[in-house]
Amino acid sequence: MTELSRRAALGALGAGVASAPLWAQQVAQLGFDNGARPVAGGFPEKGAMIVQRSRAPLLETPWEVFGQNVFTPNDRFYVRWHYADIPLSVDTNAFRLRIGGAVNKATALSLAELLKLPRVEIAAINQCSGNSRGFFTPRVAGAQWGHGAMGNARWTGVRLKDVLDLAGVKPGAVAVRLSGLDRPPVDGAPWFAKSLDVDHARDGEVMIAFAMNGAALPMLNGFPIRLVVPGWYSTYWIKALDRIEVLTAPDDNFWMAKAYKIPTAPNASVAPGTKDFDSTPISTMVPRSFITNLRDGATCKAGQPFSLVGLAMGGATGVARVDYRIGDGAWTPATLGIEYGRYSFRSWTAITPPLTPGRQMLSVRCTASDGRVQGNEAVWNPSGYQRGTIETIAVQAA
Ligand SMILES: Nc1nc2c(c(=O)[nH]1)N[C@H]1C(S)=C(S)[C@@H](COP(=O)(O)O)O[C@H]1N2
Ligand SMILES: [Mo]
Repeated sequence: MTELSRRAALGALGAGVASAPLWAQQVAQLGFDNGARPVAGGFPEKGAMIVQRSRAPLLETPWEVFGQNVFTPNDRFYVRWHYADIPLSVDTNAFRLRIGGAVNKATALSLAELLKLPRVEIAAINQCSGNSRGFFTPRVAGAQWGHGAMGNARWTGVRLKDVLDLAGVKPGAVAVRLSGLDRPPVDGAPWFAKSLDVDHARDGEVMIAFAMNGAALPMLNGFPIRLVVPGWYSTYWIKALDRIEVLTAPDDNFWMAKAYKIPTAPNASVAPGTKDFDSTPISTMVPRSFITNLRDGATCKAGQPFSLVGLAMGGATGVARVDYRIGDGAWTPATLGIEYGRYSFRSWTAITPPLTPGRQMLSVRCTASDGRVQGNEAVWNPSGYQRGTIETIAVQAA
């Protein structure tokens, strides 16, 4: 995008996009008990989405979208906000990104000033910590997401490091806290804010994005700018980012100290029902893989090979290999598609041997570049975070 068209795009969106959702026209089945949800269009800049909740919006990407492209289109990209008081328009001239706290010079950057910094682009998956929560057994409280609280995009923006350097981080800084334009419903409730260690914030990869997939961010995905933390769960990917605060002590705000914590035990797992356990803030993602051209319960032709298509992610280190298996047969390597970088989805394909008639279980398993491999043991924690279990679907060969 040229400078001019980008500005035009930012300006046009800044005109405001508040409109009410249309009511449901279809129903999606998410694959767990009580998993029927309405599918509706009419949310600003969004096509048909699975409506988990309309205020604050929790919109899930319909599964078929993942079968169409390695990159998730902006108008089908999932949406998650904690609070209902979200920005519905932004005056792009008046907007300022404020950088304060332990800095040499408290700074307020306009979008025009931000856009003068060197540009970076990265392909990265944005995945909610609670993606696939509906598959937890026993069930846990929280949004009952299917697998569609994730998406992959090419993010364009500037380095958080460069923005911090403009203000000058003081020695003794330990963390960088980020928050956006949304507000809690009642005074005194904690603003949604997340922090990164100062070294992470300055690693040159963490970025402030103003575009995804070559277009301005949709309002619901954080227009005009959002944080992108490659390889990390998207709770850290602050939307409508307008405030950066450099801290000289670890962040003790609710959203870091209490929320978004997982068991320190392997696989972020404890025995179902356990309430007391050592915990740590959620951070990097784990390998996952999915079949995208067949749904659980689908029918396919017996006696002939079948082609499988899907997506995989390494978490934070890329996809080394993908294997599939039928029933408890041997794991068989799939063919990997184009590599768009280690934080991106990687497509894969495989041709199965002829399927024998009857019910067949199909499983897919990703091995990440760091050697971490998906396992069969269930992941369970009371918040429903970090599912990475091998996904298995049943098909009927006839
Ligand atoms: N300002 C702000 N940023 C936020 C949130 C929020 O509530 N407010 N939610 C976070 C969480 S938990 C998720 S899963 C992602 C969702 O990003 P998306 O809506 O662009 O898909 O936004 C993150 N950034
Ligand atoms: Mo999330």
